Amino acid sequence: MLTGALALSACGPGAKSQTVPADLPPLKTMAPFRIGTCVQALHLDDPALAGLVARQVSQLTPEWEMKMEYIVQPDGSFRFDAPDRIAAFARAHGMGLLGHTLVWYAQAPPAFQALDESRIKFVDAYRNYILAVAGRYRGQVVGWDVVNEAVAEDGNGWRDSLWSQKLGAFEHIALAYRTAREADPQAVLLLNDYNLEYNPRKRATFLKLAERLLSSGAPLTGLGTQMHVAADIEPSKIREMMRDLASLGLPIHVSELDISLSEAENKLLSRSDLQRRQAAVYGETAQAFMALPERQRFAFTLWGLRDRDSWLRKAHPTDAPAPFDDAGRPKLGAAALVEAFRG
Ligand code: 9MR
Repeated sequence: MLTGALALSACGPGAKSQTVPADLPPLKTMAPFRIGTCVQALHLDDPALAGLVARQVSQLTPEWEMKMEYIVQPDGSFRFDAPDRIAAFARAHGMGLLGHTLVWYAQAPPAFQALDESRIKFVDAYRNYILAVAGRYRGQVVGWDVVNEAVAEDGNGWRDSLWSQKLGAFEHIALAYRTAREADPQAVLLLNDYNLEYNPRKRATFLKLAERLLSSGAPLTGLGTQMHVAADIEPSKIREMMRDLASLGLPIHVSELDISLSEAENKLLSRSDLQRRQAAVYGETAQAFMALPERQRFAFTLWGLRDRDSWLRKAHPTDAPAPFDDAGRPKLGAAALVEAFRG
């Protein structure tokens, strides 16, 4: 008994099983809410990846092709070929589609910057964009990240952007929600941001913005927490964030989860320590989400299924932040997700 107990504690929390069961069930079959991943249209041309996506998840978020950077052309016209393909794939597989994202401080296409305001008022061009994009996918999306990353990096106030300069810091945000609702009466309209687990000040500002939108009558109906976290995050940070976000009573979307090994700050941890921590953090995040009241569990989205497709690889070529490895085989993180969703 004693040696057994010692051996277990030596493995550390969340490291109960060191191998992935060969018969691990698909993530989507275990969860009583939608499980998502981001995809790019080119991913759908890779049969191995498309197969993994179809087996594992029940919701898709376009990784970049439903953003202004793709849709808005230099002459101000719109293109929808890639997002339409992703929407069609979701439809063909009975999956939800999460619109991402209508307004983002980081994207201010040249056509908007050079707008000839003697021909069209800025506010009308802004509204036209939201009406066109949210209108096109009306009835297809389950929700929209209407405004992405509205809160300043340090949590003091809101982002400065072309949109805030032209339309007002609060006004452009409220207008985006009202216009998205005009275009799509059904979609859950989310406010989405990152570092909400690491930075309590940013979280407080995020929640204050949400409350102000609600009290102004803007149709905000969900909160997204991206969760780009590192493997050495303390689990209490995730639980505290989930508890605070839940306090408004709105549905919560874990919207972009990945768990970086390379971004861990604790340099005392070896790569295998970090891999074990990563699996534990996948499980802890799913547990914290499962602890929400059922009506507040909107969906649980991974920012990529396979390590090799992750955006983090650009900055960190050896990072392995996803729950499936380069070959699409489940890692311990996938097993931890299944175990947590099982309840
Ligand atoms: O992963 C996305 C990457 O492929 C894109 O080039 C980039 C810019 O569109 O956006 C990345 O996704 C971001 C998401 O849209 C918003 N939150 C942070 C994500 C990672 O940067």
